[in-house]
Amino acid sequence: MNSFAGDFIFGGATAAFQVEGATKEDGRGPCCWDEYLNRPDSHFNGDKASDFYHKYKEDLELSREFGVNGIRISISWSRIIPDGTGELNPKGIDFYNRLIDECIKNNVEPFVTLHHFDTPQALFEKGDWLNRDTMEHFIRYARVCFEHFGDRVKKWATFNEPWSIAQNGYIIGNFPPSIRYDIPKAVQIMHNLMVVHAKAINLYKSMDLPGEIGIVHTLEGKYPISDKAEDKRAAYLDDTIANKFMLDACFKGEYSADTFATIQEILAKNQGNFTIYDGDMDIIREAAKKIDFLGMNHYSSHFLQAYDGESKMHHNGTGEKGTSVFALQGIGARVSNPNVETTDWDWPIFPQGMYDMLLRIKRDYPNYKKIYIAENGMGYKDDFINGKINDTPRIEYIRKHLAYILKAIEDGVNVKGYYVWSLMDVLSWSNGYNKRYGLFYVDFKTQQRYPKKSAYWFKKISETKQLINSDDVNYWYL
Ligand code: BGP
Repeated sequence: MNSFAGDFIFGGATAAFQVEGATKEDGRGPCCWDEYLNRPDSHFNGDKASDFYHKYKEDLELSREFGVNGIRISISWSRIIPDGTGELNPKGIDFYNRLIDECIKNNVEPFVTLHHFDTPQALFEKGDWLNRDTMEHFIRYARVCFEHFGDRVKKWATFNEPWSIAQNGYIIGNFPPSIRYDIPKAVQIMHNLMVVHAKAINLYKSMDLPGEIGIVHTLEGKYPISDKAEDKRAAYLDDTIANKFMLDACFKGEYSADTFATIQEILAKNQGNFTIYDGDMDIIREAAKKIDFLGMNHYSSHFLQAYDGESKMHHNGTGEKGTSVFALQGIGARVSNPNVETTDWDWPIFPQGMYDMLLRIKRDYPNYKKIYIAENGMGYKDDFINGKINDTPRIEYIRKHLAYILKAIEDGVNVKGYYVWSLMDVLSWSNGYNKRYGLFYVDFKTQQRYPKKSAYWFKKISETKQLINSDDVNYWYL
């Protein structure tokens, strides 16, 4: 199979904090990233980002011109409710009304995420998702969004990547609140997020609105580096905490017996536990019957080796290839696979992992209904030469992933769209501005946009639905 269905979405993805900038404009309150990235030791911040707050019309025109017919945006909670709990901010609501209308005007369908890592600072300081009150405040915010935008937005996601919130904030420490190796807190956060996600699904479904709702998970493949039983176990443990725990909650409506026992084993090795509160599982069970889709972010897979030492980690946030370290007590170590190339940020490039994950969803969660690839793309240090950016390695990366998506569709997986990360170059949370992903290059000094070779290639695919090669676009003559 070499072509996509006529209604397949070729979208571009963004997230409020990574693109909007204008962090102090029109009554927006601070979110946890404002404080975190404005500490004296931070080398970058989101104050300007890609200036989408002012340039969204231009970006949507570019989208239309380049065949991008869907856009993932997220709503900044602290633009709508500046302190997360109090008065609504009419100017924030007005901004998203204008943005959504502009998407629709350009035939770029909005796919809206309610929370993409940016909890309002006031709530973050009170414990973020470890504080169960945050959950109730989120549900109020979700209701406000459904009421104001639900007539026009037909695709909603509750959360983006709960695993990244837990792992990066509480295990690796490269997201706020920069806690390291606290697996019990990470598990508690994931459970709490599963409850509040489920509440939001149940709320949306009670409001009789004309769209669909799901969640976006990051789902990375976990493969043993060898055939040894202990390496296989390490891969299984990493898969259970990163993937299976929350997939079970979202689609089975429970933690299966094996998932629960495996999480308990990991927690015991890390001297901790987590609490399921009365009624939590009823809420989760109800939502699993109602969820409309799975949004799957997929960039990479990991190769696991058994490890029984203490946790140690180094986050490669600079693109200095070969500097990453990831070894987690009670789980295993992520090691390099000599047969698999990596990006400069040490992310293994393993497109087959996307295919395996899609087939696995179909097999293990047969009630999943449909999947959108909500993010996929390649972080790359683009060369800007006389207004041109030849990003052939990025095209190759995306092409290989799209080929595996076609194969998965052929094998019966219901994949309905692909949103490249990212639409334009954006702020990368823990890497700054030199890790670029966009179809459109952003000169962050002038905020001018330049279509990369990948943009022209993407346009051709979107228009013809055929998976063409990078050589089929003669960029220099365009
Ligand atoms: C996902 C996030 C995105 C984006 C992307 C690339 O986890 O949902 O917001 O940032 O990863 O990651 P990074 O910017 O760390 O390279």
